[in-house]
Amino acid sequence: MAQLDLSRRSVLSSGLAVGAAALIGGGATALPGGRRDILAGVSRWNDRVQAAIFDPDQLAPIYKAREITSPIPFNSFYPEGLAPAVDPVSWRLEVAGKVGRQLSLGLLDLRAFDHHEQITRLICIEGWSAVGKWAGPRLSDVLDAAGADPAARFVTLTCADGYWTSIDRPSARHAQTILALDFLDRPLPRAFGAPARLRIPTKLGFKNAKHVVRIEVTDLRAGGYWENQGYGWFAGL
Ligand SMILES: Nc1nc2c(c(=O)[nH]1)N[C@H]1C(S)=C(S)[C@@H](COP(=O)(O)O)O[C@H]1N2
Ligand SMILES: [Mo]
Repeated sequence: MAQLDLSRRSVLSSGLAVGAAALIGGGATALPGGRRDILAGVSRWNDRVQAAIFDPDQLAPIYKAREITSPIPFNSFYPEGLAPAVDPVSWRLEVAGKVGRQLSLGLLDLRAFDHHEQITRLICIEGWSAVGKWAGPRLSDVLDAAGADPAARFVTLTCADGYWTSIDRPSARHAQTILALDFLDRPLPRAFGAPARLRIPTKLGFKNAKHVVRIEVTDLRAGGYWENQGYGWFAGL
């Protein structure tokens, strides 16, 4: 057990080191083209190494109810007051791309899937983290319902506020990767991703897309809002 803790910690710190390297890459727009290319190459290499060492059976740490952070910090690329107010009744989640059948799911459809609860830590690359409780269907169950191509390499998530991110298939199908509908046993608050957000505790905060409106199964790596500004794409912990 102690050994598992230790290895998780070293994986975590290596993930943060990769994050720091990615940050330097992000600042590299001011550098001459050659340096920028080298740093982008290092970041791509980091992504490949992280993907290669990702263990789909390794679970992110689970916390106790008394460890929940209150209040949990808000983070989006705009201040909290500007978070979209998505109408939960007319909202649909499209599941498209390399799927056997395209789906357009409402909240009740999503609530009909098996519900999975987790008390996990969300870690923002900006230097804060918080423990929260999220619940909802597994992304893998939703992908299966759409008959997602099992060989397709990526899943792209698009949000109501124009944000987007993309993840690799093994991470998308990880047991703790859920489409959270609830936060602290209540429907997600508006600014924290209502009506549905990705909760993926094996990755940094910016992969945890809020207000998701579209899920695309694809072989094309779509990058993301922060990823395209230099944050490491794989972003594993
Ligand atoms: N739609 C959307 N999702 C988003 C973001 C965003 O700006 N828009 N920010 C990301 C970042 S950087 C973090 S750290 C987490 C923060 O989630 P929280 O506000 O629930 O703490 O949401 C992520 N998901
Ligand atoms: Mo973040």
